[in-house]
Amino acid sequence: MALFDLEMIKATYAKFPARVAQARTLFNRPLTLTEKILYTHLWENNFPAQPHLRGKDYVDYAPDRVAMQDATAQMALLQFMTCGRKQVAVPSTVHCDHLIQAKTGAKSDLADALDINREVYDFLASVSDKYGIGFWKAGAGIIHQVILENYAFPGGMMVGTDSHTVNAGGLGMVAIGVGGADAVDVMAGMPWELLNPKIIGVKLTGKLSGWTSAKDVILKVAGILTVKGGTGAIVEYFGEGATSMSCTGKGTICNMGAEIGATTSVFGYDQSMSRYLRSTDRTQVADLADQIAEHLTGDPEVYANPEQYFDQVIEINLDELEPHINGPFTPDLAWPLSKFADAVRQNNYPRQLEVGLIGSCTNSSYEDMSRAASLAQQAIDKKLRAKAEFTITPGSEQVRFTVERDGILDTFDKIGGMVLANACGPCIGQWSRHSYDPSRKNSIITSFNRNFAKRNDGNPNTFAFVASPEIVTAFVLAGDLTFNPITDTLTNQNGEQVKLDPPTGFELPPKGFDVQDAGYQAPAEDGSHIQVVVSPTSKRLQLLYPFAAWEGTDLKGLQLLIKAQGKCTTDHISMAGPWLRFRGHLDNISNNMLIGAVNFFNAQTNSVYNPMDSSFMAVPDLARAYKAAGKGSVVIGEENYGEGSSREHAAMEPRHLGVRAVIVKSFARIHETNLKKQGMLGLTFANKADYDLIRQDDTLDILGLPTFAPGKNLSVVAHHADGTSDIFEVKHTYNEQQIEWFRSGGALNVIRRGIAQ
Ligand code: MIC
Ligand code: SF4
Repeated sequence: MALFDLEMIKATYAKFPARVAQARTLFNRPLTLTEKILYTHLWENNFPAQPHLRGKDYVDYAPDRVAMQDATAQMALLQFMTCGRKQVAVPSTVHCDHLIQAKTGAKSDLADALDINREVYDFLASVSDKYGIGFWKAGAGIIHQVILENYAFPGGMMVGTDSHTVNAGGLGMVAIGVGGADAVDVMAGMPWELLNPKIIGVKLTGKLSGWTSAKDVILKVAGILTVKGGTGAIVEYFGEGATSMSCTGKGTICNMGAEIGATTSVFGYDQSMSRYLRSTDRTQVADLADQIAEHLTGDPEVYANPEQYFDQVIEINLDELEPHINGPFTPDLAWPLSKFADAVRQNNYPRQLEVGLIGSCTNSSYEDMSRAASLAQQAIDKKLRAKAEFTITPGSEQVRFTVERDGILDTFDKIGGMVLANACGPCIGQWSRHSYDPSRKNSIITSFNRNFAKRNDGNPNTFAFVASPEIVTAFVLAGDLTFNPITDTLTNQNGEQVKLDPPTGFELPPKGFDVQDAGYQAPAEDGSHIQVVVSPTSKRLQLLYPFAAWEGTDLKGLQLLIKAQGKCTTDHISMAGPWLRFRGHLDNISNNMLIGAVNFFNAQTNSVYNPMDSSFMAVPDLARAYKAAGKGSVVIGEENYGEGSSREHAAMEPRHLGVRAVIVKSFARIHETNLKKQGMLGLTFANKADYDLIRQDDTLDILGLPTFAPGKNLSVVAHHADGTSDIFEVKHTYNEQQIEWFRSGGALNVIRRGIAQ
């Protein structure tokens, strides 16, 4: 652990007890863990005037550190470079994980990636070197796993440019996924604001056993809360079921908490975290945490009477919890294992399993790998063969090296498993899936976290399900989604009926972790001489220009660009997979803008009406045509618009192509903030039914902007082609500061002004 980090942890722990005491006096009641961490990290001891107003006001914080992955770091750092600072203000790291394509196996895939992405890796390495940012090379591992192994610490606060930053909640940290512009605030040493969250308590009773694992807790919670249910809330887990579970299992639960829209999830400090810190070479951190252990968890009174202190309480008995399988197409469609076979038959999900994929940032701990390997070993012993393809993505080089040393990879190999690079790979569509016909409906199952249509392999006919690594491995052996490993038998190579025993594994490697080259590169002590070069002819990197400030008037005569229907996630707005290569080039990546969104008027994707010549065009083309004609445009959407990723490209692309406002029934948190940061208008229908008023050839006026103020609705006039019009109100959640971002044309313009002064 770098000195920068250790000093920071000491400084945070030094103020922790005093801040907790202050908050307790102010509230005059026991505190949740969430409150303790939040109040410790308030910007300059800035206690909010009305601390009880959860879910209402924005509060400024000073997070301890920043993490960025390569696909979002490019935009984050392109923005940071323009803000005028010499070094980052807090420990920050970049992780090269998203840009490696899974094709033929770890070695060759990594070699290809180093070649194909050289320009981007060189850029990230030199910016990191210059500004004092730690750099984790391609092959080192997936950001969230590397953070858990090296940097997360109980009671800390972190922001990361990836929605699954929340993974670090497994080590007791309030870790929040943000867009790059938010990361720039923190790296620039400015206050970072967050909507004061509600707090959902999840009480875990009983103990995990048999086939059930930590993943099933979050699969179950996703079924209860749905993809929207955690919006604006931090989820705090507690109870005997929490303390008896491994630290990495807690990480899995927090990781997939992104799928319920939660701001983040967190567990209190306990022995499992201490064990994990010590086994990952951070005895010093564990010792420091032990000294203030009572503050690093919720007060006992809170956990004894959770209904009094949480906004909502969910109780799950782990003794009764079944393994779950969620999907297809959405992570909250939760099926208990005992009901899944019927669900497959009744809904005509393709029953034959083609590929099972384990690993990823969600489920690649030593425990996960050893439990899945125990099933693979049973297959060998009981003469079973894998009936589906099987891939394994280790989360980090440290885990990979250790599981290789312990023979686990060898066991997977024996049942035909293919080990992929320590990277995102198929989880983010970086998967050159072979031998399949894209027009045929087919099923895959992963131990990842998201399963939106087309996400893994770009194919809308792929039905993707999500489960624990153990269940995925069992299904790979059966090749059939109607298999229930708890009750059913399989026919082995001798024609005998055999049953799988429940998986077993190790929380931590009995012989300790080991690694030869973890893949870390420390930054220069003084980076002022380092030049960061971006070629003006590059297809992959482009320096940013400041967006124009607001013109000071109402916005009139805006054109409807698209009225999106149904689910519109960031994967629909700015697809990943092949487009990841343009993440550092705003103009080029803008060619994917909203190409996955379904047009309400013709139920097609990437086909929208151009009233200028009555043709149908691709969405980015129409936006460019409006822009060329000097016209602004508007995007209309439905519920939880922008769900999923933290990628700010989903906000910057529309900004770049002249979209002025996004008006929807509701937003996902990170995306709404990203729109605000880029100086756009993110508005919601005051009356959701007004969505129905919007017609294909409308022009829209947004009124009330000269008196734009917090809590005050704006109004929209929709002018229809037949000469009639409708007027309706739209709500917003902008505070004074955010209105200033809008007026200035983006938050970065405000930061630049501040640093220049
Ligand atoms: C994802 O899981 O969707 C990603 C790819 O990790 C994203 C970040 C990105 O779009 O680069 C995320 O979750 O934020
Ligand atoms: Fe990578 Fe998938 Fe994790 Fe996102 S969810 S960080 S794409 S492994």
